[in-house]
Amino acid sequence: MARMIEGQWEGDWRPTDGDGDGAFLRKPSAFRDRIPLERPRAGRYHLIVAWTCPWAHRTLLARALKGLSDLVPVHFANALTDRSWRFEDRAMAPHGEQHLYELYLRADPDYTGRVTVPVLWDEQEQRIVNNESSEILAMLDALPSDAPSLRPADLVEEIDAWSERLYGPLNNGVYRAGFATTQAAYDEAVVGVFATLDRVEAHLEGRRWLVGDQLTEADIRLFVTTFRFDAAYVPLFRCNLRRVADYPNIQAHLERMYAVPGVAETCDLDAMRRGYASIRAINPTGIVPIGPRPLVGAAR
Ligand SMILES: N[C@@H](CCC(=O)N[C@@H](CS)C(=O)NCC(=O)O)C(=O)O
Repeated sequence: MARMIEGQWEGDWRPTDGDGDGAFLRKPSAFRDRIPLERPRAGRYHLIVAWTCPWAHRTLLARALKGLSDLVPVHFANALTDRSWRFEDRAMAPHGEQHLYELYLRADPDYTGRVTVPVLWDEQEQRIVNNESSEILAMLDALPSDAPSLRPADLVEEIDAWSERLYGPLNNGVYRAGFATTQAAYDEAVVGVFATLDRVEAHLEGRRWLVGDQLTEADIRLFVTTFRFDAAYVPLFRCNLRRVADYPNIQAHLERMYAVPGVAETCDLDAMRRGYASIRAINPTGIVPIGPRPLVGAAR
């Protein structure tokens, strides 16, 4: 539960709406509009994200790598509560909101669905343009910028093929393992997680990037999961057959990504670790595990 039905809250926060038979089902995002391709006025579009969230991290990385930080202000929500993401510091919210749902209601007073990050907010029209990270990433990438494209035309097909390979079993697979409420659902998910990591490890042999010889959206999609893996998914989502640190090529890719200018600023390892540990459905005491210590971002 914990979704809005026609603008009203229903239930307390749980990972799913209870219709997955022990398996975690991710719902389609609700707002799916586009922005024009020309350069917008600075401050027209805002991003709302959370350090914990890998889907939000995709959009934060696109904003950083495309040099859009001055154009697109960002707001960080801190904690996931029974009433959606909370802004610890109201000044951080677009209009001093305490919770993200208030922004959803400003966009649609009858909103029905889950209240998620990331959000691309249009300050001029006071509306949510889009809350689907893959579409926000592609929109930010398409804006005029001196930085190289994250989806170069000649690589798009291969990028999309890797996105597909990574999404179900790995990016979302860790959630299906972590939020499973039956052994069978967990077993199925966790096998897919490690089969995919094995496949990526083999593919990265002798390569710097997943597709072609440049950083693309495919690397972003891999990184947002590998960055969280050892610190959060191993201890809290029980994805503990191996660590990313046990995969030399994936670990090298993780470090290569982290060293790209602008990337480290999109990562707050401790905030992320605390965020996952605060999910009571998987960690009732809220205790933050000490390890494993990942090899990047540990100082942040
Ligand atoms: N399809 C969405 C998924 C976003 C999503 O599930 N975000 C999570 C945080 S990692 C969230 O806000 N969950 C709150 C909830 O489900 O109530 C996307 O990729 O943008």
